[in-house]
Amino acid sequence: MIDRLRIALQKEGRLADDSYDLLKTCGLRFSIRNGGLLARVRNMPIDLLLVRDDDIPSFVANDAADIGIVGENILVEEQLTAANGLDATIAMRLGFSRCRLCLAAPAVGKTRSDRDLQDTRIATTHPGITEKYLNENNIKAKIVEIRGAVELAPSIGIAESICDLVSSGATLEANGLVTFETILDSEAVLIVSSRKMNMEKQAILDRLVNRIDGVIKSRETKYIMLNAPRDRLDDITALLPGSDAPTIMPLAGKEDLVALQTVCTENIFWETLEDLKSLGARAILVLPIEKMMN
Ligand code: PRT
Ligand code: ZN
Repeated sequence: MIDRLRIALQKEGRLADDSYDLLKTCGLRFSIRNGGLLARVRNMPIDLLLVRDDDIPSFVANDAADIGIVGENILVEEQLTAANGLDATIAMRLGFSRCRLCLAAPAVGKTRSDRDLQDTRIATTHPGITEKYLNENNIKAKIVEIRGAVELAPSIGIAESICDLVSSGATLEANGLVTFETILDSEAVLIVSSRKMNMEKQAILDRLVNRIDGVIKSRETKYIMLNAPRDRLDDITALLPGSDAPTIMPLAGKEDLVALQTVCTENIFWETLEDLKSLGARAILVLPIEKMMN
């Protein structure tokens, strides 16, 4: 029997959909049924273990799964709080579920910076990371660990400030809180343990990692086509990130113009298009790249 690679994923929540999408874009075919703990990938020897995000690092560390996809914040928190250490590390950054773990306090209040935290209470879902930050900055404060709705802690009087995840900032604003320090920048990460896999499993993992790498790179990579005045070519290519060898072709009947095509390794923003236009570039097309393999 072929050994199947087991991947721990968040069952439902902010990581779940993007994790499923990433694997589907990598060519894995599976369906998620309500209530199921295990989903079988139909076209590769891979099983998906669908669990709460907090369990993913320890499942990977304890061999319940070979690899996992989890927020870096959860991985770091588990690394800091696991009683006997945690055999799980980042193999790859995945670029979604980006957020920041921030210290925040009421906009109208005494807490303005981390110096004001001395001898106060901080409510958080991430006690390990918060404690490490306080120790490193020689701040003595009481950590109040809560499971959710951290943003309500100051208004119900259980803490003077909070340490919570922020993405858009809307939750803090709606609760009259402002951030004064970012403790950790986080995104979804692929995690592995140091256990050695057998050759079959390792080969499946290597294939998957190559495909994920291709998906992430192609997301950031664009194919650019434009017409440019011949005498502004150097300035125009200088604006295109990562395009060292563009293809330049003559345009029929236009001596002073050329067609340029190139792959850009970074996202192209509207500002770049406006700058290209002001250098004389015309008919600018930015095309997505579906798959890549180098
Ligand atoms: O049920 P399970 O335990 O699996 O899920 P969960 O409820 O513990 O986690 P979930 O699904 O809410 O979040 C999973 C992961 O998503 C987190 O561990 C982070 O890595 C990542 N992530 C990204 C976020 C956010 N953005 C985020 N904004 N996790 C939580 N939030 C919360 C935050 O705690 C606050 O309540 O959203 C609110 C703030 O959002 P904004 O947009 O108003 O700033
Ligand atoms: Zn959770």
